[in-house]
Amino acid sequence: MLKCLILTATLCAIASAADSTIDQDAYNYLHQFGWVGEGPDGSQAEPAAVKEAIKAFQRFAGIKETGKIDKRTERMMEKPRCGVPDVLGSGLMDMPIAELKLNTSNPYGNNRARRYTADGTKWTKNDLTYYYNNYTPDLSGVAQKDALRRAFDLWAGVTPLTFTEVSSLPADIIIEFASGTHSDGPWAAFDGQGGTLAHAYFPQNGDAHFDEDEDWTVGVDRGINLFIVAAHEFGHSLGLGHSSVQGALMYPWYQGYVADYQLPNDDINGIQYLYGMPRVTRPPEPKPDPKTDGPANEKPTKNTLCKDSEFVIDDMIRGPDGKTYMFMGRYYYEIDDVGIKVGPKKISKLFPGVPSNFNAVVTSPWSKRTYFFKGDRYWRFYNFQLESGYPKKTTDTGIPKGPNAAFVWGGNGQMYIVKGNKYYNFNEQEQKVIGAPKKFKAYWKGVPTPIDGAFQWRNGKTYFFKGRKYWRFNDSARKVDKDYPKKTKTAWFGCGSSDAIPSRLQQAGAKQE
Ligand code: NFH
Ligand code: ZN
Repeated sequence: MLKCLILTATLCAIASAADSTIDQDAYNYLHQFGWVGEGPDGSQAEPAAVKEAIKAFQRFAGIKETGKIDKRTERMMEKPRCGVPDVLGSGLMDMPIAELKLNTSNPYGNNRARRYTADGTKWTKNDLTYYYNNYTPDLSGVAQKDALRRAFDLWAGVTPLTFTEVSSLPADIIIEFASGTHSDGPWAAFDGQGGTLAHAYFPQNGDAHFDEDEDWTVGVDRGINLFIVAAHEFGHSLGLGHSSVQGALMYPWYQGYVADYQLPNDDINGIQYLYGMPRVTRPPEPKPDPKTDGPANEKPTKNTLCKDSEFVIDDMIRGPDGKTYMFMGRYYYEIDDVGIKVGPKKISKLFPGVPSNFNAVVTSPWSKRTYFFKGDRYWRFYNFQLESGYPKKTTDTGIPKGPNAAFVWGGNGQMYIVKGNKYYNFNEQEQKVIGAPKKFKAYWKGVPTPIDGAFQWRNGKTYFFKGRKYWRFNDSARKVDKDYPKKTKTAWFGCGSSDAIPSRLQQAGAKQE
């Protein structure tokens, strides 16, 4: 049996004793979990290295980066942890969890725990099976199956993945409840009640084991909630490492029971980075409503748009309903596979409370929030409803005044706001711009500045609009695709022969849709 490291209150007393070294218990903790090495004679590493290690640990735990063993840091360390990684996988068996941490080159910046190899990190198929090796006696069979089903559904809801229970092996994900030393061998023994609650293997293994010594519960604020823990483990089963975002499901600390649990954005970004968005099933066409869609009333005026050589797009979005909207002045048009389907209609009918002549708009596919920017204010809608407290001033958010465009890039799921020849990385969780504005040309190679609009279409690709033309961005080559720009009115408005397939469809290919 491996011993659990439990830091006691003695830690607090000695922590600030000397300047150049830190308390040995704290040091041992950082060392054991791989945050810091040792000096040549087995002593503590250089104070500067220790400080960096403490900062990295604090960043990972989501607490203030002081570089000192302060009260908060102690508290995080006092939480008992076992000296085994809680994510298990080939080649990982005795690598501490901290080794799975920060990697500045990953698309999440240095926030998300990196996935440790290029292969074996995600399933190569979307349809997965799971199997129960046994059940916990703490809950009825129906209750635990329901909890685990809901845990799978959290992930299935935001990806193309499906999970099917099978009653005989083989299965992709094998579920097991066990105490102490179990099928994994002594190095991954469970530690009795408290401490480690469960662990799981990365793909292509995926098995999830739950510590039977915990008091597993569902729907109550006591014991350990099986649904939340299972959802965390299945995150590992699917290839996610830990996240340093407090409140994220993949945060390494159990955060208690939450009624009506929703998958946090950080986890959605992570899993969609691996598997992409759900397959689009086109919603059935709404029956025309004679009141608002009366024949004489609001027929699409495609012809005027096709003829008008002066049109300028304000911006485009893939709305919270998955439909593509193009905004021009006070009007919007809905665009389908063939061209303009609806419009022009008043934007204020779709988004009541929207400002007229806004500068840019973007919908986050993760949060279903639509942001309209105008001057030094922004309006945030949830689905099609203005949220309370909006509009807000952009002061203190880092959002530039009067941006040209905004979009969520499919390459990393992050939101970008563009103004002139600069772009800004907007963090939705914090509602703030992260880092300094960067040169647009340096990253969005081949896209002209300033752009009129940009958005991510349902194929996950980002399209930039300027004047009467548009450019498609190639996420892996990190530059505009060849053969661009193309004519917006042909590809998006459906101008020209009515049966011509817009080039965006031909190029994107049916498979990716
Ligand atoms: C866990 N893990 O048991 C805890 N954390 O919070 N105990 C993690 C699972 C939670 C498995 O994949 C283990 O990461 C412990 C300790 C987050 C569902 C932080 C004490 C290790 C209450
Ligand atoms: Zn974990």
